[in-house]
Amino acid sequence: MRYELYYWAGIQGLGEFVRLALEEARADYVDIAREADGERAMLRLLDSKDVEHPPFAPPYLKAEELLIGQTANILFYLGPRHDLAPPTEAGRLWAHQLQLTIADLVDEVHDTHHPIASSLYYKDQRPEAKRRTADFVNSRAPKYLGYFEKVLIRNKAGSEYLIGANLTYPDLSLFQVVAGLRYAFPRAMTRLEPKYPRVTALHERVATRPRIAAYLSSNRRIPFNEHGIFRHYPELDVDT
Ligand SMILES: N[C@@H](CCC(=O)N[C@@H](CS)C(=O)NCC(=O)O)C(=O)O
Repeated sequence: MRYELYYWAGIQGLGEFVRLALEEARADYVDIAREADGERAMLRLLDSKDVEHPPFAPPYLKAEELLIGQTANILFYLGPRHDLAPPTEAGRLWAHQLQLTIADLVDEVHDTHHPIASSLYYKDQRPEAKRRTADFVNSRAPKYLGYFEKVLIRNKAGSEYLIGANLTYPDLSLFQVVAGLRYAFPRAMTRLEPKYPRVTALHERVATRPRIAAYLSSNRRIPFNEHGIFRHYPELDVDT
């Protein structure tokens, strides 16, 4: 089966969490918006009256007859099909729970540069972004990173992964979170990272997996930029 991934062409954004899973699975997929006229095709599908279960926003994944929206939901679908999820129901719920927590974290990262409204430009909410980011790097990021460190410590399998002995899709997403936080807040992360050695080790472990390493050095990996979720605005990267 050839999957069709629908997501904005110029950014990693939420689509990247899906791309990483598809790449690790070596799944056959087309990144539709990056094809000629692809973004228009993506919007056409979003607006089509013929879609019975319309997604609210990208990313969405077409898998034969299914059209699946919501990043965590897409991963919930892909995980068991590509050996990226635990085998038991309890394990799959745990993976989904971790993924939803990552979604919460990602929302808060978005709000560092858009604390008032997504419809406004960053430059129109700069003072609020500064306050929000200071709280994020001093309070929220440590709380989330500390949580994932604790999950890694409590994994009875004693592996470097979040769940059991093997890689599952939340590991790929946590890798992306660390990469994104390093890009957005390099000064703050230099201070924070030593406190979360297992999270940092997991990032390295994922980055060096052969399929992920090949993906990261390919032109399929869109560089971070100031249109996505993880944005580097030096004035926000406080180190207090
Ligand atoms: N909770 C959704 C959020 C989807 C979302 O916010 N997509 C953004 C791009 S990153 C979008 O295009 N939003 C349009 C809108 O919110 O109006 C998910 O995880 O997939």
